[in-house]
Amino acid sequence: MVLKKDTTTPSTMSSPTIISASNEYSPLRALIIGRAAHSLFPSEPPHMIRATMPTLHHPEFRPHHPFPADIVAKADQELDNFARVMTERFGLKVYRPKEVDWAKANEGRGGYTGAMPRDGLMVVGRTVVEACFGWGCRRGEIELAYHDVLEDIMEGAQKAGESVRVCRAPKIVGADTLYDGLLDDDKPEDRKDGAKQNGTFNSQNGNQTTHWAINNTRPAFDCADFMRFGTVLIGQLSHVTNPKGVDYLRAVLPAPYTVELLNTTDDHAMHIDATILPLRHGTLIYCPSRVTEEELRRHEVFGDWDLRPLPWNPEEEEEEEEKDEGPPRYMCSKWLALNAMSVDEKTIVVEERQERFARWLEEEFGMEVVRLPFRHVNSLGGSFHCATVDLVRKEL
Ligand code: DAV
Repeated sequence: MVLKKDTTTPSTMSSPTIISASNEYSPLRALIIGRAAHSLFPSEPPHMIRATMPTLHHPEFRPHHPFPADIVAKADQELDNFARVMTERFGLKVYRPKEVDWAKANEGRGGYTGAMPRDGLMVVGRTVVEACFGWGCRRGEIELAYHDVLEDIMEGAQKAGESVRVCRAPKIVGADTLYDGLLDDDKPEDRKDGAKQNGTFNSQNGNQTTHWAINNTRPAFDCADFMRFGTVLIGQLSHVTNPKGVDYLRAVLPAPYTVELLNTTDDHAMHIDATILPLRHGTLIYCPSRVTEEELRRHEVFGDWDLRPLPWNPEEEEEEEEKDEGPPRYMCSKWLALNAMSVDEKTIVVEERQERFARWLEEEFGMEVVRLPFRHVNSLGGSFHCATVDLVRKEL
C-alpha cells in the first residue's frame, strides 16, 4: 500500500509558536522581559556574598534592604522601553511578569527581583525548565512573578494544539541543607564535614581550586549557568550550580538534549552569560580570563567555530561608575557587555554606553547593533540576556 503524503500536518509539527528554542541566536519570536519594581538586595549568608559579589558593595547585601528607589524606577523605564522596542520594531510577542512586593516574599524573609528571569527559567526545545535556585531568597520567585506567564503559555499551547511541557522545581521539604558546613558561624567540626561535601566537586581552576559556596546535598542550579547550542547545552558549575543540579537538569531534559560542562576559571562563577556569547551559528565571543579556546574546542559542538576572545580587558578600563557617575553595578563584573541578547544572527541588543563593544561587533562581525539604555537594570544584577527568557526562536 502506498501512503499518501499527509497534507494535514498540525501546526505543532512545522512551526511551533508558543515554546520552541534550541539556541541563543535563531530569529526570536517571543520572549519574557523582567520587571524591576520592589527589587531588594538579595540577602544570602556572608560567605555567598563574598564569593559572588563585588567587594566594594558587600555592605549593601543585608536583609530587607531595597535597591535605591530611583534606580529601580529607572530600571523599570528601561525594561518597558526594551519591551516596546521588541514589540514595535521587531514584532515580537513579549510576556511580562507580575509586579511582586519582594519584601513580603518567602514568608517575610524577602526575595530579590523580577528583573532577572533568565536565572530562573529556560526553554529547551518545547520544554520549560524552572531552576532549582540555590539562593534561599529566590525560592518562590518563579511562582510569585511568572505563574501567570506560565499559565498563558500552557493555555496558548492548548489552543494552538502544541505540546509543551513545563517542568517546575521540586519543593524543598524541611530545612535546606545547601549551606551546611559552609556558614561563617558553623562550628569548625561542621565546616570540616561541609568542606568534605564541597570538596567532592571543586572545579580545577588552573593551578588552584575553587571552593564553592554551596555543597552538593541537593540539586541546585540557575538556568543562567547554561546555554543552548542545538541539542547540546553548555554549562558550568558555579557558586549556585552543583553537580546534583546538573544531574537533575540532565534527567528532566527531553531527548536528545544533553549537557556538557565547560571548565571555566572564574573564582566568582555565577552565570555563564558574561563568559561566552554566541553571535550566530559558528561564531562565539568569550572572556579569555574565564575560559580558554582550548577548553572550548574540547566540546565537539565548537569544533569548527570561529572562537574570538574579547580583545581588550574591561577590568583594566577606567571605572565607568567614576567616569560618568553611572549607577553602581552592585552585582556584576566588568564583563557585563557580553550579556547581550540576540534578536537573530545579525541583530543584537547592547547597552548603549558599551560603545566600544558595539562598534567592535559592527566592524568585526557585521552585526546590526541595537543600542538601548539599560544601566539601571545593570545595577540590579544583569543586562539584556539576564533580563529575558527567549520562548520562541524560529528554527533555522
Ligand atoms: O560576570 O558579572 C553576569 C551575569 C549575572 N547574571 C558577571 C555575570
